[in-house]
Amino acid sequence: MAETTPFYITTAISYPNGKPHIGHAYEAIAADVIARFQRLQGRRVRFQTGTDEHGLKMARKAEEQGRTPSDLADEMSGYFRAMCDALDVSYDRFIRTSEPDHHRASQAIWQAMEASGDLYLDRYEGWYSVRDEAYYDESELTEGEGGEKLSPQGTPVEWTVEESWFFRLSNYQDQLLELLKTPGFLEPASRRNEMIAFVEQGLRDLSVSRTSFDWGVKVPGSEGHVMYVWVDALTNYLTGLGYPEDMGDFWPASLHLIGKDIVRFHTIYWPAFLMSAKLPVPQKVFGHGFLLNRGQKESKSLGNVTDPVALAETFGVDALRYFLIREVAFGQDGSYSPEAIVQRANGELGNAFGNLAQRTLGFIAKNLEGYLPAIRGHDAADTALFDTVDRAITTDIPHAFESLALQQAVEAWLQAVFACNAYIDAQAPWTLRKTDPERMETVLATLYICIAQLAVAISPVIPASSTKLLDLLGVPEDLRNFEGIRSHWYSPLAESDYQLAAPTPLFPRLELPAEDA
Ligand code: ME8
Repeated sequence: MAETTPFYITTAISYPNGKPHIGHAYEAIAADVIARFQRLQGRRVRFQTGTDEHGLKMARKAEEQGRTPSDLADEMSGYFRAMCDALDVSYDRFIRTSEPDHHRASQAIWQAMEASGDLYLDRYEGWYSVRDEAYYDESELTEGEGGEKLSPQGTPVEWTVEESWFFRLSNYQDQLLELLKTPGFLEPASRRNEMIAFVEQGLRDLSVSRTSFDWGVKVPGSEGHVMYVWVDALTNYLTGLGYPEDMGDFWPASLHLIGKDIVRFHTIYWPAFLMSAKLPVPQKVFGHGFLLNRGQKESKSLGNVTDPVALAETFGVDALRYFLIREVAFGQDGSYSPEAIVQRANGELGNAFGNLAQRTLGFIAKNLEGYLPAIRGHDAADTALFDTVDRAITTDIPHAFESLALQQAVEAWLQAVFACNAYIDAQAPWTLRKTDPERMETVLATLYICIAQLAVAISPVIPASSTKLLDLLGVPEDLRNFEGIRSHWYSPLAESDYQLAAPTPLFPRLELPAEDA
């Protein structure tokens, strides 16, 4: 039975204070791969991404540019949405925190926390990093080269004194510790100890409103206060489901996919807000690593900032998606370069998988007029290949995707592709054509079936190319999932008069652009 349980996945919502960078693309693609995998498993998926538009960082950037924050957000949010669309990111909702339903949801969670007695008015005196939109304790700061104080993320901090609402974070210490120790709540497990240590050293109440600027969600019934940007930002995950109205069965979220720099907000502050509002906490938070440009952080001063949409235009959307998932051990930092993208795309997508499909389908088109070959009995080599591919698509690949070992999922797929290539070379259908045409048909049919299964299994990563291939193969749409592709779709197709068109190359060979060569 296919699973029909709901699966709600979210990315972080990005600050639209500039255009998206490769890190944003990486997160959106990884989330999309997971969402598409879960749909293939037959689950009901809801996938949300968007932009985080309030706060001091947005207000200051707009001021620098002599425009309103709302004008800046309108322009830049459009680039984020366009990036998702360009990269085939299959979100159900692209949320903007400036939207009216989000203001309503944020005020509702505020009132729920207030009703629990967790909010009180006081004065904040301490350090704030505008770049991180985060408060830091003196003890967390480090010293920069010029003796200036820096946040643990290396960003500047400023001394801030203002009247503020506080949230009784300290009330949730024990519950949070228990949650952080729950296996599977925070992954990878390596990020857990840091969060546990942070809670164990004692939680101070959190300043949750600002009075020195007004670009944010208004605190209900408290003139002059806007919510601290993270309170409303985190609430986006509820807004998208209709909070404070009935959220259906998508809450609690199955997975918040975020970067490693914002794990504290998602595994300490957010669960505490939810506990206070008497809502269930998310099932899992995964903190992925950072993507570096040839090992270096991208920055305007180094002049190495890459536009992910331009990268996709140069190399192809699927080549970029494949590269990012294949190259980086999910959870760890990774590095990219044009050479590495070209090498993976040409070697693995082009030579290994593309050629396999091209050779098999081209051979059928040319020698059988495109009519699908019949299976005329199996020998040991055929059975061994079916076993290998079957294990990959029923066990290795889905288990790896399910446990968010995205890189291993692609490796398992590639191993099965290699097995097909070894099979075609050993069976040599081009020789069988003259010596044993019946055996040739079985060999081609075997490959045909395996290629279709492998096209389905890799479709979360390279959706457009997989669709193109599955269309060509004539695989019915309703069978393009892990369950369906194992069924007996081939015989009816082979017995029909389905005629294969001559294949066009799926993965055109990439060259390094002149400036990178
Ligand atoms: O943090 N590699 O927004 P953001 C990989 N608005 N991921 C990266 C990255 C890199 N080089 N740089 C950033 C925010 N990210 C908040 C989130 S959620 C309620 C609010 C990731 O635009 C980063 O870790 O700074 C985060 O998950 C996402 O990109 C958006 O970052």
